[in-house]
Amino acid sequence: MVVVGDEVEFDINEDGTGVISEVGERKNYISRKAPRIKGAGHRGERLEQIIASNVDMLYVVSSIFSPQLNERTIDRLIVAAESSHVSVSIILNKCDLSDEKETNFWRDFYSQLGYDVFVTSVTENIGINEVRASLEGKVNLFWGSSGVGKSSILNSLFPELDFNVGEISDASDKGKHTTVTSVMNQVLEGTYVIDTPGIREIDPYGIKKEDLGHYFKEFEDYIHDCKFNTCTHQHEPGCAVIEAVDEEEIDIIRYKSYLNLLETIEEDMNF
Ligand SMILES: Nc1nc2c(ncn2[C@@H]2O[C@H](COP(=O)(O)OP(=O)(O)OP(=O)(O)O)[C@@H](O)[C@H]2O)c(=O)[nH]1
Ligand SMILES: [Mg+2]
Ligand SMILES: [Zn+2]
Repeated sequence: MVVVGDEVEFDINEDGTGVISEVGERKNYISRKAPRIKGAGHRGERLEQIIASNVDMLYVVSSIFSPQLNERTIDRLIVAAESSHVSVSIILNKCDLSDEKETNFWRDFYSQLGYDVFVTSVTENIGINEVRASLEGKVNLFWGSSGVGKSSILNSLFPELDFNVGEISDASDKGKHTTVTSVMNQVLEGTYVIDTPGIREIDPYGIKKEDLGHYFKEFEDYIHDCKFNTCTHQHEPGCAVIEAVDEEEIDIIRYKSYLNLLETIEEDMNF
């Protein structure tokens, strides 16, 4: 299957339609497990869904408020990128709606892990220029839940894109899945942006239990000190990661994200 970001060779027919004859080799790609089909329950294999290929930077976009920031979603998106060897930055949008304390908490939380964090507000034009500067010369993928402001940020940066922007449901505080297909646009010479539909769920694809810890950056310093090299940092004796959590060297919030993801991987292996 051809995905956004692929380099292809194609022929144009006389009637103006085209036929792709070759898809270039992918430098990398970002994927997840295809969403569950409604009514199919929890059974059945979930295939890999590729979101985009040849990506230089994934921008994990989250609002801080409306919809409420969900660090587990952010961490899952980070894992999807880390496991594909794609660089990640984080955009915390709608800072006009949240209080400063909370904004600063999450900004510091992710920057201490070593990620670039952009705090933005589209409505108040905060942080937008910083995002713009960091996009230059790259293929940039914007990914996150519905309603966080992916399309709004891109419109604000490049008004010619003129993407549809949706509302937030009063009842659920969630977006309404306004963007329905992923599109890549060249916005400056050598600079591309890919807007994507908001996700409902994000289960990274093809990650083994014993590898998951490697995609939590800050675990890396400890993993090699675990007693067993197949350690999943759950309850194994001599686990250096658990020890680091106990000593507050690894943040418990991230460790809980890790356990939550590990559980998802285990559940999927059980059918
Ligand atoms: N207050 C405030 N509202 C914002 C901000 N950015 C976006 N919004 C609003 O949030 C709503 C959703 O924005 P979208 O850009 O459609 O969100 P999206 O992430 O593209 O959503 P999907 O396409 O559904 O995935 C719109 O009503 C925007 O006006 C912001 O910085 N502050
Ligand atoms: Mg959108
Ligand atoms: Zn361990």
